Parts: sequence; structure tokens; C-alpha cells
Amino acid sequence: QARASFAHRANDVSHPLSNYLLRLMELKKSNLCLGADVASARELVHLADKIGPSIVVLKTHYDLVAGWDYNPQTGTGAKLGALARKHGFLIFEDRKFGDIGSTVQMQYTAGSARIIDWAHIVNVNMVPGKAAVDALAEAAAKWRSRVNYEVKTSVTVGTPLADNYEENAVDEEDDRLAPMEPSSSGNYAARQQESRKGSIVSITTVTQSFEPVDSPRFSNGNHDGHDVVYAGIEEPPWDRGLLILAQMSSKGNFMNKEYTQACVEAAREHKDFVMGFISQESLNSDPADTFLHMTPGCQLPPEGESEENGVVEGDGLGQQYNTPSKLVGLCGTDIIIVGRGILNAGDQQAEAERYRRRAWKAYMQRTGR
Ligand code: UP6
Repeated sequence: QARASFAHRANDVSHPLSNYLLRLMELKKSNLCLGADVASARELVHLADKIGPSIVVLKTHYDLVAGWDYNPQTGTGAKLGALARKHGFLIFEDRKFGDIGSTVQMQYTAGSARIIDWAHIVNVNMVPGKAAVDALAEAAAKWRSRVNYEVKTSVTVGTPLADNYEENAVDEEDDRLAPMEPSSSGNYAARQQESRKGSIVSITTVTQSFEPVDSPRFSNGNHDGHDVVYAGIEEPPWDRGLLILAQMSSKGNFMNKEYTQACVEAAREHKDFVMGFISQESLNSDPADTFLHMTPGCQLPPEGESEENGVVEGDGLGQQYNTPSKLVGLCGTDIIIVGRGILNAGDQQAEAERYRRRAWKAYMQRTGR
């Protein structure tokens, strides 16, 4: 399977976002993900626009970004969504959820960040067990049915909430995760309007804040929903995906073979939601496995220096680095995740292109093309 092309694998995957991503990779000739660990939201948005043409995935850690704007219509998530459409990439929030099912559902769908609304992909740390995957899958399924309802009925969801909505919110019935239903008495917007008059119930707060990254309103600043800017690819499907953290790049981590195998089993149980793994090698061992592999801990030696056995010196804080040719060519991973290798370069755009070319070349060689 390591020799199969991304285009070929696109036909085999069951997850719509994996299919989209694999086609995007062929189209942009890129299997590069930028790990955008930058200090401010302003810098993040600027970087996403600048490096967008070279990448297929933008990886965020929203909780290390100062000044993250939570406004669902105009905030940082919305801005990244517009750039994702403009340049053709998916947004991956590297949240590494790692708690009991009920808590991870809330962390995924609620709070100030409402990650599910702007991140196409998230990941889970499987330490608490498989229930976390079940819980995230359930949350995503409910999100999907709500979005599908919105798409079908073209409901325009309203104005920003009143400043005091949180204090007013009543906890009568927590349907944060409930699918949106059409109201028998008038359309949904009207129902919202109605409930806004009184004290705001949670479905209202959720729905008003609900602003998926794929919403037509975010398409390149125009609101007609048909202005895809990246030539040759349609808008991403209205879907959400999960990566399971099955192996880590850090020195001395505790993820042993049995642990990694349990991650593979959890993935096989949720093919409709799990796109693949964060891993250091390909974990597709069964002929039916069609998972994608994204790999952090990747750097190149400085231009002109030779790649000694594919290993580059670590960062002194436990991070270990391998080169794109080792990871993609030998270990069989699909997408390399590069943070400081690109971020610390004098010319970030040129460096991103250097990584893109190297990783793509390794893929071409692996597949014998
Ligand atoms: N990351 C790893 N190793 C893992 C999992 N995730 O480094 O096993 C993430 C880090 C960081 C990025 O959280 O955001 O990948 C790597 O950044 P770097 O390229 O600057 O080392």
C-alpha cells in the first residue's frame, strides 16, 4: 500500500475529508503540514496566508496563541477558514484531547473556542481509553446533522449574542450536542429570534455561535458561497475528522507497541470519523486499512548539508527530528508536520517550498513515480 499513489488511495478511503485531502495533495503536489506554533493570532493569520500555497494542512495550537478572537463570524477561526478556502488546506487543531468522554465532548464543541466549528481535524490522546474516541465521534455526528440541516434549509443564523448572554443562559436542557430540528412553527431563524427575547437557552447560544468554517459566509469574504478561489478543487466537504495520537516524536515517550496497536484498533472501529494517525511510521497493516499518517518531529539539515541517516539534531527539550525522505520514503508516512524548521527560517516561504519539494520527492520515489 505504501506504493499506492495518493490519487489511487483517494478512491479507497471511506472518510470524505480524507478523500478531499488526498486529492488536494495530488493537486498541490504537497504533503506538507505547517505546525503554526506562533505567539499571536495576527501572526498566525498572516502566516496562514503566506504559507498557504505550499501546504495541505495548517496545524494550530489555539491555546498558545495570544489574542485569539473567539467571534464566530469575524474571529480567528473564521479568518483561518477563509484562508483555508482561498489556498486549499485543511485546519487541524492539535488539541490532543485526553480526558473522559463527557469532558472531551465539551472541550470539542463548547467553551470559548468551539473548536468543532472551525477545525476540520482534531486529534485525541488515547490514554483515557477508547471511550474518548466514541465521545468525539458522537459529537461530530451531531455537528454534521446540524450542518446538513443548515445547508438544506439555508437558514441564516443570526446576529452576535448579547454581551451578557452567558449570565442569562439557562441550563434547562442542555442540547448543545443535539441535532438541529426544523421548527413546526415557522423557520429556525424566527424561532431563534423568539427565544432571544426571553432569557437565552443553550440551543440559542450554540446556534448563534455556530459558524462552521465551511460556511458560505466565510468564502473569501463574499457571501454567495460559490467563490472558491483555489483553482481546481471544490470546497471541503462539510465534515469533521479525527487523528489518533498513536506514536510520539519525543524522546522516551511511553507509547509502546501495544499502545499503538490499541490505537489502530480504535481507528478501525470508527472509520467514519477517524482519518488516520499522528505517528512516526505507517500503521496500515491490514489490506483493508486506508488510514492517513501525519508525522511531526521533522526537519531538514541546512541547505547544502548532507542528510546523515535521516536524523537531524533535536531541540534540547526532548523533540527528535527526522528528515522528510526518511519519514515519507522509509517509514511510509504521508504528511510531514514541520514547525520550527520553517518558522525560524529567514525566508519562511522559501523554506516551506524546500520542505514541500523534499517531502513530495520522497513520496514520488516511494511510489515509484
Ligand atoms: N507534536 C510533536 N510530536 C508529537 C506530536 N505532536 O512535535 O509526537 C507537535 C508539537 C508541535 C509540532 O505540539 O506543535 O508537532 C512540532 O513542532 P516543531 O516542528 O517545531 O518541533
